[in-house]
Amino acid sequence: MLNERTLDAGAITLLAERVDNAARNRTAIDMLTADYPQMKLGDAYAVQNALRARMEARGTRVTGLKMGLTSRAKMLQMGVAESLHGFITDDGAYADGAEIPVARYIHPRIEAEIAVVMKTALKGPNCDVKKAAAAIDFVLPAIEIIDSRFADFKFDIMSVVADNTSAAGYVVGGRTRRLHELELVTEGIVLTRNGQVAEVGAGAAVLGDPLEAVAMLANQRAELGADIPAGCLVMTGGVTAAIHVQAGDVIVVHYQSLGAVRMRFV
Ligand code: OOG
Ligand code: MG
Repeated sequence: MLNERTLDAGAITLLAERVDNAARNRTAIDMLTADYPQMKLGDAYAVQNALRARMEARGTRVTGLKMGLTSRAKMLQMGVAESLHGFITDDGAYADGAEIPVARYIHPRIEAEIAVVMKTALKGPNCDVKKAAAAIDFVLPAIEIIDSRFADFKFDIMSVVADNTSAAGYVVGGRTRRLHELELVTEGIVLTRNGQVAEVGAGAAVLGDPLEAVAMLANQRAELGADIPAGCLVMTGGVTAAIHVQAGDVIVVHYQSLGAVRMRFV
């Protein structure tokens, strides 16, 4: 249950401040469950919401939504076997080919993802691939930058949800496609770092079909009383395991029919 809660408003505020400060000071903190072992998923999403309100209050704009831990590779890498969601913001949005300072982050990693933009709102519960497809305007390739605010990038599900699913930035690029112009399930993806192949995958890695992630997002949001609004950019989750990056790294992700997305860390 995404709306089960045990913490009072004071604790929610305090925890949102804790993850926010960790991100702003680039200082890793302990998992939130160390102090609040009774925390439930509803508390974690309440902290994420409070974090969002703090960011919006200082002028940051939410630019989209993201699913996380939607592939087996990611679940195995992080030791959390449940898909979850968060939001992405304008202060983490970079243009294709951008230079991205690693000093902004604690221990950044990147992930190759398939993103979609909604034509109409999608409202759960009971969303499925078919309903998701009907609500999507177009597909585009993306790279997400993640940066857990927790020490050693180690977390449990409550902590990572509260920490806005490690969201830290993103780049979209390549070319946009309508759904009927490609086969998302078999869309091949090759992730390279400094010209070397680091990870390979295909859309099917994401819950069997990246549109399942869109449907799941709508259903999870419905439990929290929200939808996916029209026009929303949705990241469907890392196709492969995330890779570490450091200054000097050039990342290029090649998509079978969506072109390529690039970034350079400095
Ligand atoms: C949590 C966020 C996961 C994805 O695409 O799977 C995520 C993490 O691994 O730090 O964004
Ligand atoms: Mg991701």
